[in-house]
Amino acid sequence: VKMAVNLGGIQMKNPINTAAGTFGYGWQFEGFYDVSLLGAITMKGVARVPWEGNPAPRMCELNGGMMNSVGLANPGVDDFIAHTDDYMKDLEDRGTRVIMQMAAHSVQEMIDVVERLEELNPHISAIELNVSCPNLEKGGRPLGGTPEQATEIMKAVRPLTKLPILVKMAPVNVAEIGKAFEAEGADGLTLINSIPGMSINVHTRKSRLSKPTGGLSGPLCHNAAVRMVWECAQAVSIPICGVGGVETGEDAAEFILAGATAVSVGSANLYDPMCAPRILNELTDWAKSQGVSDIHELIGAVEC
Ligand code: RRO
Repeated sequence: VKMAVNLGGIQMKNPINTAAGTFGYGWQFEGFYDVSLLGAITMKGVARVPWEGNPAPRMCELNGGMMNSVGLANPGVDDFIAHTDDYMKDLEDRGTRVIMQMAAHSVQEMIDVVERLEELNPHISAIELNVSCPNLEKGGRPLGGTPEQATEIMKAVRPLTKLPILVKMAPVNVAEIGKAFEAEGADGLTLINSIPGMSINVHTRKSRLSKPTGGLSGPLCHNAAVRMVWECAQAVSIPICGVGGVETGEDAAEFILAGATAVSVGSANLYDPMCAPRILNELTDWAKSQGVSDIHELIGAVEC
């Protein structure tokens, strides 16, 4: 089965990639398997300046998943590229596409970080704009949570780079907001980011995280994510990368059938660091079992 896909200008040898924030900067996983088996990796989000993130505890396990309030701990774009550009070039040379996620507290910060990225000109295939972190603002309101904000962000950032732009979307109103990003020139959409959540230890009456709230991820999100990918795929023509609770090839296959061109493995990297190549093998076996010669025959092929 031909597994190569094109995610908005990103030529991937197969649809499986890793979700930002769950795979470090890629090289941390080379000790577990050959990362170049994957179609792409997405780098943990990087901002214009370093941030420490929120105090610990900022991750906890829950029934069927987990929650985080990391708060975008990151070394800043300059330091990141100084230390990671050689690895990114190596991975690109090995045929695995590098998607660099950019994050910001405001539209102006997003402009600043993308401008700096263009100056530094690293070895990457695309950028992913994170407009959906649930942990940056009080109440978890994301930067790109309305169609108007989507339009404002893309109008500001699109002229700054010729690289393909993916947008990491919040689990909110994805059809309408996806259309707004598409109208202003986004090349693809990645959905969903974690779902705003809260978990309370009833014995201590405290939140399980140092911040009261966080973002839910893992299998408990999977079918909400499949539904949102399906709704968004009905509304837009640009490709979608599905993300949310993928642990098996069948989970990935659900996203493909719902209309995703690519699929990200997220939280599962944290509790099973060997899982991504297994998921790829299982997805390939499933595609074979469907009697197709090309994975494209299965994209959006759910029978409704
Ligand atoms: O760092 C985080 O707290 C974080 C980010 Br930026 C994000 O986009 N999604 C998430 O679950 N956590």
